[in-house]
Amino acid sequence: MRLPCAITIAGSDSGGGAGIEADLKTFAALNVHGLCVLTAVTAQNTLGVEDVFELPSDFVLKQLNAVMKDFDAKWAKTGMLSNGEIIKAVKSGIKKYELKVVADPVMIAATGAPLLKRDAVEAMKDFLSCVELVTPNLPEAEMLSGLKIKSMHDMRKAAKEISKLGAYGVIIKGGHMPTSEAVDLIYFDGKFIELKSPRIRVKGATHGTGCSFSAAITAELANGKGIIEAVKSAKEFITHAIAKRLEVGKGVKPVNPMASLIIDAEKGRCLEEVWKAAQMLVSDQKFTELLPEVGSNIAVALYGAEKVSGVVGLSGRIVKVSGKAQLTGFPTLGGSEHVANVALTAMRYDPKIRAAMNIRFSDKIIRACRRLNLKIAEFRREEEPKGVKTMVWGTEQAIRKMGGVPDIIFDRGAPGKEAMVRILGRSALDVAETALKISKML
Ligand code: PXL
Repeated sequence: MRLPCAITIAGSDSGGGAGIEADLKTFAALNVHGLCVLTAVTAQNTLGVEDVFELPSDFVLKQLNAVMKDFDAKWAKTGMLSNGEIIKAVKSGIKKYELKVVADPVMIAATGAPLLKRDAVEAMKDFLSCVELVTPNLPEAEMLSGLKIKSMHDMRKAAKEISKLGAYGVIIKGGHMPTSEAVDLIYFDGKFIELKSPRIRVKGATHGTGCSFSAAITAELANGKGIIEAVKSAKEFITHAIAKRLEVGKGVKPVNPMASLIIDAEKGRCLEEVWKAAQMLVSDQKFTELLPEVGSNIAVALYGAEKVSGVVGLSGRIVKVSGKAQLTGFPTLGGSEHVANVALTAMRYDPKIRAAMNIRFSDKIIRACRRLNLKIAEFRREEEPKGVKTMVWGTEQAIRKMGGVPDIIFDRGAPGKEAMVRILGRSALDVAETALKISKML
């Protein structure tokens, strides 16, 4: 398999969350082969940087020489460059090989440790004359521009000032700004573009965000995208990586560069699974006896889903037509609402249970479930308070009564509300199999 190559010139984080470790994960996730030129080794974990060992600048260059002798790489990113001597050596290497560079002007770790010597800020400014893009966060943008940044207006002024150092494009990351949205400002070709995304509410600091973001831009550029397109794609990538950040260590939480890949793979797998389960149901004549008046839907939540938009369900339903079960829709994200809410609620209590479907209620069906030794719980619509989502509330009631997630949750209906049975399980196929077992017991 042929892959584009890209280089990361950065430091190592022994905690595996930032630096070269984050860069390589990011490159791999975006289908780019990563080459690495190490500048410094940190003895680090999620609680802090315990020590830094800087590599001799001539050895930094030796790594770059070795890499360039063999691989066809046009794009590189820089991260922690640590001191002025390394910065100068890297600059000479970039010029020699005519590399196009995305510079993350790393200065301070999320845990507060300095990653660039104080007297190297001037060298960093000088370095920017040979880069295509520079991606400072707000404190870094303040250092590079010499301006205080308190507003979007200040951000624009700082971006213009930084561009005078020679970088073709400047992206100031607004993550540190106390606004409801995370706004990144791009200054490119003399124009400003604001990239907005909803702020992800997470407790405590996220680690490796800047590394992974600049690596994602570099990977997309190596993949042949234009600068704006690469930045937009990287922004989406990092949003997922923050939302699914890693619960490891006792301190800051590392980003998860695998998040986008996992989400895509999950999507494909869940769409196929719901399709297979629906086919299995409609092709079994016995299943017709389980169909409620409103029809059946079957849904499976993607790993880590929190909303109905993260649950695959049928866009239509399985309904009875001339005495036969017929599928009237196709699997899609957000395809079901009721059954999706059952699956999402169950998953909050037991992450293994991610799928649900609804079937008709009858005492005979409940008796069949009992004979199959399924764990059954009931909720009563008469007890439902105002202003709740019935499926969320009902599922929670049933889970509370059972002291865990049941296999079957049913209610006997209410005026205008058909009585219903819901089957819960690990996967759509698991749930469909249970449905067919129930139908065989009738
Ligand atoms: O996130 C900036 C960064 C870059 N490089 C290394 C780091 C960190 C943050 O901790 O450790 C090696």
